Amino acid sequence: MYHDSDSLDAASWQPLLTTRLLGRGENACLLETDSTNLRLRLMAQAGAPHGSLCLCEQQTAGRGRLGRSWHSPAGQGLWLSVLLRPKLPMDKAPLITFCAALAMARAVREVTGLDAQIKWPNDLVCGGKKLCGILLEMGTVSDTEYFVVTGTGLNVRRGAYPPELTGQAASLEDFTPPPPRRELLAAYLAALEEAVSRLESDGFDGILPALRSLCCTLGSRVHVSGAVTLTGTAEDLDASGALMVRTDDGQLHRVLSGDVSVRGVMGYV
Ligand code: BT5
Repeated sequence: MYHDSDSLDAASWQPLLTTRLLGRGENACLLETDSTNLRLRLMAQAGAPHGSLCLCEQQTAGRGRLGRSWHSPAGQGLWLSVLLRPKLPMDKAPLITFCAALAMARAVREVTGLDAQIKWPNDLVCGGKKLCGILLEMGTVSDTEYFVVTGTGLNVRRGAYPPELTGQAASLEDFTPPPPRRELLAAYLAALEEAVSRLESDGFDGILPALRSLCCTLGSRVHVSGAVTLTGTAEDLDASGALMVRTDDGQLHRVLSGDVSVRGVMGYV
């Protein structure tokens, strides 16, 4: 279902851009595609510049992490990927997930006033449920040159997620009249550009205070499963973005994002 006043054509959002480079490269605004991350990877391999993007009304094979899928029905969300060619050593590139989380949290807060928070490491939540998921994928051009495809799936309308995910998923429309997606897009691109440039100039310390203030995982009781399994209190993030969890025996554990699932002991968050 499409909404006439909620177009994602480039002509509808380009006038709202306040960025220097993001959204000003090659833009693919599609009605339907398999996955915006996959499309943008192909564009990157063909030489698309930093800041190029791919978005669509509907994904037929939207991807989550670890081979999981992402529901992306027509007109219901902001299914978006942004191409970055960051000025960062390659081993720091995964930290861009936090820039995307911060930027999307800021965009949602600015445009809707909702209290969107970051669930470490790659979700945005509102009212204890998942509003947005982030999927970062890298590609190498040479030994030192690489690109990052930063994919975000933001649920805007109620139809974004299927009934069986009602217990853990949410959309903006569950809380507020849905705003035009072009406003969310413009606010996100501006915040992403700022966060990435802070990361480039000041390292993780440049985004850590903002991240700490918006990360609802910190201070919570969490259960970590996957490569490690433990239950404890999430105390802080370290300089590499790892979650520091203190178990009840007083030990502090460093949890890396790649291969774990973190759920609140009392629920999803
Ligand atoms: C994520 O994975 O949260 C990353 C999702 C990234 C999606 C964007 S859309 C644009 C770009 N192009 C792509 O192909 N992908 C990116 P993960 O943490 O693995 O969470 C996936 C899990 O979230 C699924 O197994 C479901 O349980 C749940 N899920 C699927 N669709 C959802 C939705 N629309 N809303 C909330 N939860 C959903």
